[in-house]
Amino acid sequence: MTASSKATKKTTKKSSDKKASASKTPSLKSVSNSAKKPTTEEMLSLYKDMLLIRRFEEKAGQLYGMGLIGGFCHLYIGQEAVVTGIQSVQEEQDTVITTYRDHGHMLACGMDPKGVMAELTGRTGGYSSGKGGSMHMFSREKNFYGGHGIVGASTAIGTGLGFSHQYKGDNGVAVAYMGDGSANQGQVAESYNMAALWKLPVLYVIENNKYGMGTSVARSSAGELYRRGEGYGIPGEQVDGMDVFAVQNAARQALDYIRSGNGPYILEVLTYRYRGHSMSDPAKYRSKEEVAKYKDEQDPIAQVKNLMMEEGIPEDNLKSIDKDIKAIIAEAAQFAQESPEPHVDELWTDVLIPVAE
Ligand SMILES: Cc1ncc(C[n+]2csc(CCOP(=O)(O)OP(=O)(O)O)c2C)c(N)n1
Ligand SMILES: [Mg+2]
Repeated sequence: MTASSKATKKTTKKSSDKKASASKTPSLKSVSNSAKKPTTEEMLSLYKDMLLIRRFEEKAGQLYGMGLIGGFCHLYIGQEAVVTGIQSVQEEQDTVITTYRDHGHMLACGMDPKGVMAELTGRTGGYSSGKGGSMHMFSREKNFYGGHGIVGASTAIGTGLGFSHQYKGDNGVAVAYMGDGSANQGQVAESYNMAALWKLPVLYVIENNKYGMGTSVARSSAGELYRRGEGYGIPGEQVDGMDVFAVQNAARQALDYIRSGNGPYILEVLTYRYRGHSMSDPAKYRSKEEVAKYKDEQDPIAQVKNLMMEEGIPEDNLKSIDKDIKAIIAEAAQFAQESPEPHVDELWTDVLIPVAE
């Protein structure tokens, strides 16, 4: 089934439909009612954005293999439709925060691939001047608030970003990403409670890629993650994260709901990471067949590519887009290798913020 035909049928499950929550959570119109056929421009734009992330991550994997990237490196390959679909329907003032699996989110926010790659190689041209690495990059200009290695932290800090939007009255929404493993953290429950109580504008996105390190969701999590907010009156929804149009539609409605002053919303996006947890994980806890099935049958980029070819866009045009994107990434990789390493005098700078006397 192609992405667009899936986008026009109901691809989501909602906790607000459930009897248990019917009295507390407002009902939302179903995604299928508002799904419209994407235009060629929309398809091309999403295709480019997803491909940029894919090619960036492939190159990061190569540089890691060559010993040019040190420390941890968590690739986003396979999950591209999640952040691409959501970011495509955000507004300028919205803020984003995520976990350590963060390169895709930075690129989706519009951060420069050169600065992200140079941070991975620990160079001064990186977003944290080469002192943060893969998990610690930020851009206030692009409203990207990290990059956090502590599981669950992005949810709590994301709740604070939501408070900031409410306090400033800028009509912005904080989009706070977490993994399926993070969803079991205590601070996530505390965040849900506070956000519901104060009606904070936060979109909680659970990227359920089926595993938290080597532990499957089935072995670690009771119940459905998108229903975890029911006790607080937070509506939740589950959406196919390999289908960028389904993600886009669900996010559009969720953001409308939040921006109208209704408080937080939980979007559980079902996705899959093709690589191991980090570069050092051979991923022996899952079968090759399982991985191949996702790659061959549900790849988010191939789905959009097939759809565009069905719509009559020549394959050569798509190949030339890929070539252009590979050139951008090659340039970023070169910059990341040529940019100097931080001087030893920088070891103690940027550690504490100077307090004004
Ligand atoms: C508070 C805390 N506990 C444990 C860890 C170790 N740890 C790092 S990643 C991870 C798994 C998280 O999995 P998930 O939330 O599903 O995200 P994914 O890696 O799948 O994107 C764990 C347990 C940590 N970083 N922080
Ligand atoms: Mg996970």
